[in-house]
Amino acid sequence: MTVGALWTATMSFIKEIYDSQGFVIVPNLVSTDDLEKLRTACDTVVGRTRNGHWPHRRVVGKQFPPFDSDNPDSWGVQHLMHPDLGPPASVFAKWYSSDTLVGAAKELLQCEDKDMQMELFNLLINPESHKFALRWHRDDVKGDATEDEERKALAAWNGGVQWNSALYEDSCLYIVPGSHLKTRTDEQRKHSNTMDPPANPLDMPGAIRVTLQPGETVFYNSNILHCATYDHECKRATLHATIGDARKGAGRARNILQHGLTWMQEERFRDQLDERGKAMLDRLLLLQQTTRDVGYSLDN
Ligand SMILES: O=C(O)CCC(=O)C(=O)O
Ligand SMILES: [Fe+2]
Repeated sequence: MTVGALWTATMSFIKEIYDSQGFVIVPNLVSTDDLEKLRTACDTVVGRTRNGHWPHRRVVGKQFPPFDSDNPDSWGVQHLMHPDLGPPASVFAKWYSSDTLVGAAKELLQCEDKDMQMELFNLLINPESHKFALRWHRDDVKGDATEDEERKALAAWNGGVQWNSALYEDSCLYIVPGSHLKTRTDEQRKHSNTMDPPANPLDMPGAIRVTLQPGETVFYNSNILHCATYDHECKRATLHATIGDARKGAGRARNILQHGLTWMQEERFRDQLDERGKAMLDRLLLLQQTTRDVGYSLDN
């Protein structure tokens, strides 16, 4: 078998697992060379976030945006490709539009290059001095949704892929395999229809803990039931990003644009991207433009 044929076989295998289980772990999307460059870039932006010089962060105590609390301890750094981050932003942007990563996203979305839409690119980190946890949730379905609302939301969900790429060993994420296809059982609802973080995430029926080795990536349907626990004593630097299928139009707007991506309209951002990155950006700018024109509401 040639390398090309092996890649194609592996890729169709990941699609099958991703569709049926709602997640798939792929080992080889960060090269050894990139691993070092990305770790160095992360150290810089994490330092800047912790010393208060980067305002776009996810703060301990808050699960979703807006992250407007005064708590200085952070569990995430937002907008890794933002030109105000200087040289690290270019390292992140180069990897985001790399052949291997975009190749996997195209396979999972069954898309071509012309459909790839630039979206979110953030970093998940260990807080410096607090333990923190995210409660069980689906990213785009409310915890108190009725069974009928949940069924409709799961059926409607489509058009993007989300992933975590670990630069250090990472065991923070818990998921319920297959739950992207099913409404919750009564017992699962009890564990996810609450604002409280789980005492033990494995109390959730069907839950497993995901462990990634450095350089491994988990792609997951963001409507799979998931939660996460953060340990301030264990170093975490995990790239957390999404790519969309531009053919889905406004369907992705609420999930993506609530994170505040207007800075992507700046020419100096565009200038730091390669040709594929620029084309992906154009599709996001079009989404911003069309959702603004129709007055799309982001607060529901
Ligand atoms: O920390 C993680 O791996 C999960 C983050 C997450 O679920 C979220 O940001 O909605
Ligand atoms: Fe989530």
